[in-house]
Amino acid sequence: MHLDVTKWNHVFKLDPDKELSDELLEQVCLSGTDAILVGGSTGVTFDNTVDLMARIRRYEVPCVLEISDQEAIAPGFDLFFIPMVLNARDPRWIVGNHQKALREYGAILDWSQVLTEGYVILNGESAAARVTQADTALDVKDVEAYARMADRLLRCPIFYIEYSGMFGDMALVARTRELVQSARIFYGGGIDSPEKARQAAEAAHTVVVGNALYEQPEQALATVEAVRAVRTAGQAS
Ligand code: 1GP
Repeated sequence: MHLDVTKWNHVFKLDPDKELSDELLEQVCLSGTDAILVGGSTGVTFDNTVDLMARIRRYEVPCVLEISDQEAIAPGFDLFFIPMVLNARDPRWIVGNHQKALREYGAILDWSQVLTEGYVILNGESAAARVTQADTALDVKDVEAYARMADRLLRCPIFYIEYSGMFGDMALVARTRELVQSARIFYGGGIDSPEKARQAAEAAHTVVVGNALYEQPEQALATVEAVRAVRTAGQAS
């Protein structure tokens, strides 16, 4: 089990609010992906989070909770990712909810398990954009500035470019990878085939595959190998 996110190239994101059969979950956990991220924008509860975690825990793959609701913070994960949505218009998603959660749990947190994600949401139609009231009308310079903010100003270990539900602008993603010094670029959104996974792996450090697992599982599972092929070719060249 590898808990060093700088080594992660591929991650599956599972939504506790969606059904996944035991058979498919087993394929996901044994797929060779680097980690399973548990998270969603709506309908995430303590109970469905714990249920999903317990099912993933039968396997060795690292299991991470991406916290989006204080009520759904559950112990037992390997790591906890805390998104700070840098382009949220609702400040609760930048620091407000975080402050409330720390009021409750700040004294008992194991900080070695906590990683901050500087998060930018670019698909205005996504649930995440609606919930956070994200300002998605951003140009390249805006996104570059957010990347620098996450990487240099806030020193987030992860800069997450979120297009949830649509395949994004890979040139833009690649541009952010060129300019960050320490942060790892996570890209998620609309990866529903090995070909899109390949393009995303060429642009970002870490590729996140979510919805496709529920809609086109065979294609989604094939993204693991597609990302691995890009990394292997990169090492050889
Ligand atoms: C969602 O970034 C992830 O938070 C993945 O997006 O569901 O579109 O694959 P998709």
